[in-house]
Amino acid sequence: METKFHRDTWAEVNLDNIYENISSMKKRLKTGVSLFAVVKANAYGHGDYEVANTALEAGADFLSVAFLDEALALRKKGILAPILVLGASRPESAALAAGQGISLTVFDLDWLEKAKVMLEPGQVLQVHVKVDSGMGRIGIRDKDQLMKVESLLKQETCFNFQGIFTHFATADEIKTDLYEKQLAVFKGMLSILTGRPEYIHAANSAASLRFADPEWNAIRMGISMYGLSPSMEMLPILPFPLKQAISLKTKVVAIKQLVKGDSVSYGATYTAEGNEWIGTLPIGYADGWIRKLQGQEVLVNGIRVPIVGRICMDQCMIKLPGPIPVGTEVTLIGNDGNESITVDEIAAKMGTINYEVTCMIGARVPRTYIKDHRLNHVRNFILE
Ligand code: PMH
Repeated sequence: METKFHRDTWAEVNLDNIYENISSMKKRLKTGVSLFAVVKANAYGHGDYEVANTALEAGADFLSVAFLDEALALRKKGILAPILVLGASRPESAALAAGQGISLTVFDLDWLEKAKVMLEPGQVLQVHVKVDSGMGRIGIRDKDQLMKVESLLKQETCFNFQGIFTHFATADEIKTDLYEKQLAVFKGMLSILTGRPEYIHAANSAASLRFADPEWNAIRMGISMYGLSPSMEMLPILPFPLKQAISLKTKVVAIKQLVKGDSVSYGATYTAEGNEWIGTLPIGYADGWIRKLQGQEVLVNGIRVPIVGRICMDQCMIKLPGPIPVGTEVTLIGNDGNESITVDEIAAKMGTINYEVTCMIGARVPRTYIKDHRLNHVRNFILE
């Protein structure tokens, strides 16, 4: 392996799995339904550039990010595909976005008036109008406002009304009441349009995995692209197997034998009951391996061993059944022998959702990329 990092902690991202998850989703979609690959937040911690390329290779039509800076970062790395910024942008950024061929989300008439004067002569900004059908986050909530926005977009040649979309709050829950209500609100909004833009999109992973609607012609695929279920409730009803893409690995950097009464780490919350072997791992809460994970198990030579004592900023300790060589590989997330630790297991231990776990794996942790079943390259964000 080409050494591009100097601490033995890394996240391995299997791009073949991401490719397969997208291919499986594409097979489910009706002909003519486009796929937007959601690569915001550094592709949910997996690495924006690599995931974007893999998604495009697998047939994604559009990329989407949360903020303009994330879109610009992809352009800087040479990604030419269409990109939609899903979150709010400043009207002052309109010319920059138009110049870079980046589509922006719009939900306010004043915003459009301000953006109009920011655009340079001849520039055309691609806009997707956001409808708030019940998420309560961003978007137009009333028909009158939507009518005004549509008429301004039609009137002004500096804008192209490229898409309209909404976002579901509960598509991952078995109960479908709010989902249905939101869908009806969105359809009501669509019905007042005098024309239809190119893209009409509503479904996130959860909705795409469960429902299809003739009104929408694009989906936005996030969490399922990374091989993770949108919720635990959905695990038993997934229409195809999702392949988790991320693993988190480290190596033992120190090993010592404690005697009865010796303690481990800040606060001395762990005390050896007898002779015990303790290994030190170079990963800590500053890497997203937070203190809540005290007591969580990791895999060493295919067996589960616990993290003992408080997790420090950069290190944590594990209790071993016996001495092992310094340099032994340890799996924090992923497979080792017949054992496996899923992102969902870590999320449960942290008391959160899988989305948060992968997003929290910090920029200090390098990513290694598996492509065509082989190590393809390494990315070290802090040395970039
Ligand atoms: N579209 C929008 C507008 C989103 O905010 C998200 C995810 C997606 C699509 C993709 O959803 P999926 O990952 O469930 O497929 N956004 C967020 C969020 O804001 N917090 O958690 C997930």
